[in-house]
Amino acid sequence: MRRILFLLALMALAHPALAGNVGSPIPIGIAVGQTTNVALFGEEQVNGAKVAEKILNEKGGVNGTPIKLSFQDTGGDEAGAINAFQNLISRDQVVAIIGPTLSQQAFAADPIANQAKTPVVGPSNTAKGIAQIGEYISRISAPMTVVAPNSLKRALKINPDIKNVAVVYAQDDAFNVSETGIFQEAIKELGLNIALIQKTSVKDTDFTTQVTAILGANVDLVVMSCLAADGGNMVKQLRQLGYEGLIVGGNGFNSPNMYPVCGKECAGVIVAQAYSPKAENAENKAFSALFKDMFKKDPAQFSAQAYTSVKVIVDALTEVEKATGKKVAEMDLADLRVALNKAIVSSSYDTPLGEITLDADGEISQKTFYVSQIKINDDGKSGVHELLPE
Ligand code: 1QQ
Repeated sequence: MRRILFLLALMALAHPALAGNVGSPIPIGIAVGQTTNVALFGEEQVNGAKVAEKILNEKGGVNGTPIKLSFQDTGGDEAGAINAFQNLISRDQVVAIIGPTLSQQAFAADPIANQAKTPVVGPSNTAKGIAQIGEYISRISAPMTVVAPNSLKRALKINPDIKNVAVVYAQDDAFNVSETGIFQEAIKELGLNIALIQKTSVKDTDFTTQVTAILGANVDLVVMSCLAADGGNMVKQLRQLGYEGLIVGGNGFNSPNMYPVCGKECAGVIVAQAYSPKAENAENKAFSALFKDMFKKDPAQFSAQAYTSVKVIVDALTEVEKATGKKVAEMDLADLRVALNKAIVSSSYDTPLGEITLDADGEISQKTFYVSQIKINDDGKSGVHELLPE
């Protein structure tokens, strides 16, 4: 008897994800950065996901079966993301994972979910190549290839005399390295001159060296690929040391949690966005109204994308029930994960981002993008990414 128990325990360890049926409520994993500087983004993602859980369960979940979100903090690095993914896959036995926050983390953690045949929906991974990591990896975050150039065009509209550009990027982050490549190509295509390129680290807090170099180069525009904390501090130092030209920030500048980092110095930064709280679709109206109710502020892009990720999984689970005639809760977890992944890809979804489509690779195509400019209130801490007219 003892021997049998021991063998059973060993088997459970070897196949922890194959422990039977999905059950009710249906568990969905959320692996985002709730601590470290990455929490500036992660906090918004948690909020957006919570709104999704509430709205979608009030609508009946998956044909009457509720969903339950299982949150795992990834922290800000690759090891944290891997650990969170493993816990969700094996211990919490989730049907799919939403996360991680950074592309840098996704390149490390996604292959583990792919190996375990557990679908991943990337809520904010915008580097090139994310959806191509594997069959089980999709994303609802539009790649910067289609988003970033919009902000440069808008900057040129504000100042048509721009000629010389300084490019800044955090060299130790996969998304920022990917994004700066896209920015640099677009800058050249617009006929502008890259006067200098400055490298930073997402861990930097002092940017005197880079700012001094930029001030010496007499540029009309600074284009920055950084995350929120490092980017916010660098903008602050650029302004305090006397830079007066336009600044374009990449996707790392898409968080209102950046306002307290750079205060009034953030005012005027131009940012391309994949979401606007003012979007006129029915999904967004319901989402933004409940978000405002729950958190006393408008939702920002990372919240809307987290909501969208949950919506995609719930829609796909509903589709699985339709296609198989079975209840998800009663299906074998491993079988369900495979069926769910098939349902996630090659489908269209109504979301707060508008209608989006995931192709066979799990890559998103999205129709509407926006460009905003940061406005900071007199308190120096609050503000808004204010939509710029076309
Ligand atoms: C990425 C990003 C970051 C800005 C997400 C917070 O776009 O890592 O891909």
